Amino acid sequence: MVIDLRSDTVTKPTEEMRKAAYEAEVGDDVYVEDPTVRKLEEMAAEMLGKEEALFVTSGTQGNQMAVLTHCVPGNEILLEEESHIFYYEGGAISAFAGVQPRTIKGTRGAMSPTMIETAIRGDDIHLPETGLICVENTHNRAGGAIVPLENMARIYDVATSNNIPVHLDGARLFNAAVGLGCSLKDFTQYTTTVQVCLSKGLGAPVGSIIAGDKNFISRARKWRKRLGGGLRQVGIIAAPGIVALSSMIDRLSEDHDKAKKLSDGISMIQGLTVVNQVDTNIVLVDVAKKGVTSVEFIEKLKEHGILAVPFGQTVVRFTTHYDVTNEQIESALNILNQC
Ligand code: TLP
Repeated sequence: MVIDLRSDTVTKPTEEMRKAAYEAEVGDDVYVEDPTVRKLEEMAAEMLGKEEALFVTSGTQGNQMAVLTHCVPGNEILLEEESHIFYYEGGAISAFAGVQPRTIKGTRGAMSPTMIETAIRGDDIHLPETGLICVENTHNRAGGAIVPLENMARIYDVATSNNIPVHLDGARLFNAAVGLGCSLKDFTQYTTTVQVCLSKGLGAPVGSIIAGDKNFISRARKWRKRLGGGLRQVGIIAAPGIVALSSMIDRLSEDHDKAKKLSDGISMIQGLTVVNQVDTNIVLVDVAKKGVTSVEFIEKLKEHGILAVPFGQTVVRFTTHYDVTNEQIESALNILNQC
């Protein structure tokens, strides 16, 4: 039996999701005629406190559409040094939107509002225009850290007083909301647009949502079509997304408990050091004291049936999710103890 802790993306759709997909009422979504997609989008817009929402194929597509819609080529965008948009999206912001990234080093994923203010470009013929500020919550490479609401509020303040939009990569925003015991709107009130993933902790097989005002969504819809993301009877895959939003959010606290249990156990193992404060479902472990690299350690774990991913030269990421049980966490700890 493999214990798959590589990502919360590996979950399989639940029975209820499969049934919803089978029974979904569908239509041609390029004509905005798929009732299941419309239902999902309306539900998401309401939950995120935005005028409209759009169903997109992936988190990466949603983030890229936001950059494409907010910016023009030659703009500069401000984003955290290890943000997913900068680090893991294949240089797409430069390849597609033609924007120049300017990275800001954060603390547990949170960028300093003062550093952002200083980085915003003035009105000078030599300079690029600052077109967008991107924030990420929870912050993946900061180990699922919850970026504080107060930090988001201050960044939004700086942004609005400079007329710059704020896009939130909320691939794991549900984890942040459950972790703080607050609503999604508590975060999204400090954003112009937001992207949330249905296919991570919530367990849907496919899809993300982007949300913003009517004007943004109608322009983003055009970008989605340009990118080949206008889909037809897509209610089939939107239906599991409705199940995800209706019944899979509150249970994320179980994933957080499993991550806590894993990190507490790992802290007791000699040679392994948990390097993040575990706010949500991600545990980062430094294996340097074992005298191996992260890749070597992961290879060894794989031989014992545990899957994880490298997160640097000597850091390994473990992610808990719906399809990993408490018993599996205990077995993983026993195996880690022997590796
Ligand atoms: N993250 C994946 C990998 O791409 C690293 C993972 O396993 O964590 N924003 C954030 C913060 C993400 O963590 C991810 C996926 C995305 C965007 C992209 O979502 P998808 O995979 O749907 O394109």
